[in-house]
Order: sequence, then structure tokens, then C-alpha cells
Amino acid sequence: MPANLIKRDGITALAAGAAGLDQPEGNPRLKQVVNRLLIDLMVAIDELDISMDEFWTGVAYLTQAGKQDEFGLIVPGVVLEHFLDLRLDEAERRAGLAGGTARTIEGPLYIAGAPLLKGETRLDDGTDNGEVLFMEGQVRDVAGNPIAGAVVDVWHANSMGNYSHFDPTQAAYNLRRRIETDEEGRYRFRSIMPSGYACPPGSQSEKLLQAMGRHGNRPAHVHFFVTAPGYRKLTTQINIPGDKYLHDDFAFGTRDELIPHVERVTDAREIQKAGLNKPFARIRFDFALTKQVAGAPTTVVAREHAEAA
Ligand code: MBD
Ligand code: FE
Repeated sequence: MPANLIKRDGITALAAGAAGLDQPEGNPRLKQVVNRLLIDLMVAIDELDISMDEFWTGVAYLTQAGKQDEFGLIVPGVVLEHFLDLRLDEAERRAGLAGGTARTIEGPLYIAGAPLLKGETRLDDGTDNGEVLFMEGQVRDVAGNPIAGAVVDVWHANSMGNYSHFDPTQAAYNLRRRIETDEEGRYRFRSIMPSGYACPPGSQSEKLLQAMGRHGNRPAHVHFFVTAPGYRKLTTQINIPGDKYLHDDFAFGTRDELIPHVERVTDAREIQKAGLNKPFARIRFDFALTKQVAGAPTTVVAREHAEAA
């Protein structure tokens, strides 16, 4: 078929009717968004001459993606979750908010309600023989003052790149904890070094990426929500340097400010002091939170989160 078969006026009229713009009832914001997305979609179909087969292949793809609960994976994979971060960054810049730790995407694998501990804890249950990792630091305000009583909600994959809850072989909340900072704003945890995540083989996400000549791998990373009363919630991650995918993340989550140095501790006394009998890794990373201010867009995202049973 040729392209550009339908006049713009015709498309606009169809979208307006489908979005209920001529109806007094309904949610005005929803109507506005649906109307706009329908116009953009119909224009794309007409300009690109998207065939019936292509269209219904797309519908079947999305149907299957929904059945397999993969939209949370496809959204970062097609850069949209990172794009939302870039918009929030710019909105904050315009609101005069600066100096906080860089944000990056939450991803689809957070589980709410992890055990809450004070000061320091251990994240792994001892069943993973990966490299031992100690991570510690301070939560501060942008002037450098420590924030006591902040909560560092941390989650990461095991040495196979799998997350508890989504991986039925792991115990509930393995590699997931909430740590309340001490009087000096400090947090500290022992865990094991994560490996990078890969989209499940045969998944809808992987199929789409492969069809675009891309891969579905993330570099090794550790996720954080950092919260404190009176401060803006921070959603971020650190990436482990040296990973093959460090600057080739399928989810576009890597940021230069979020790649800490990983110290390999081999000194016998240090190893003994840590209660270990082999070398381990140590990361020091501080978080800076900006103050809650009126009029700035919120960083608290209403997003569906599972909770472990
Ligand atoms: C992950 O672990 C992740 O963090 C993101 C953003 C997407 C898929 C898997
Ligand atoms: Fe992740």
C-alpha cells in the first residue's frame, strides 16, 4: 500500500471520538493522553505504511509480553525508564535542586518490605560462594552533614545474576535489606559480589532486543532507595567497574558518577579482622540527599511492587 493515505484532519477526528473528547464524562487527563497517543500511532501507521500483518504481530507481541509480566523489563530496554530520569533531572535543575547523588532507574525487580536493621547487616544467607563484598558509607545532606535515621533500602542479584523472589531457588529477601543509618549517618553491609542480569532466554524482551540487533545484558549493579524525613527520596544504583557491559547496559542505567572504586583487600590482618579466610572486595560510597522543597516534582513514584509472602 502507499503511505500517507489519510488526511491529518481525518486522523484527528477519529482520535477525538475514540478518546471521548466529545463526551462530558470521564477523566480529562486520561482522555488527553489517549487522544494524543492515538494520533501519534495513527500517523505512524500511515506514514510508515504499517501493514495489517505488522500491526497484528505487534498486538500479539504485547499480549504475550503482558501474560509474561514483562512490561517492567521492556520499558527500560527501550530506554523509556532512563528517559523519565532525564526529565526528572532537568525538572530538578530548573527548580534549583543540585548536589544530590545522581539518580538512575529502579528497574522491575524491587520487592517491598525487606527486613529493617540498624547500622549494619548481612544481605546474603551464606549459600552463594561469590566474592565477599563489604559496602559502607554515609548518608549526608548536600552540605556534607550526616543524616542519622536515613533508610538505605538495598537489593541486588546473586553471583548468577538472579534476584530473590523472581528466582525460586533463593530464600525470601535474600540480598535485600533496609538499613537505618547510625548517629553518624553511616550504613554498612556484608554481601556477595553480584553478577550482571540478563533478560531470560526466550522472553519477549530478549526477542525484541535480538530483532533489533541488541543484547539483553546489564552490568553488575546494586540498587538503592535512600530515604530520610525532610529529604527527597533517591532511587539509584552503583555499577561494578570492570564488567564487560559497564558502558553497554541494555537498560541505559549506567552513570559515570555511580561507578565506585572496588578495593580488593588481600592483607592478612584485614582479612582476619573481617572474620574471613580469603581476600574480599570493599566499596565505599556516600549518598547525598537534597532537601524536600515545595513546588519541586516528587521523586516518590507510585509503582506496583510485590512483597514477599
Ligand atoms: C534489572 O536487574 C534491572 O536493574 C533493570 C533495570 C532491568 C532488568 C533487570
Ligand atoms: Fe537490577
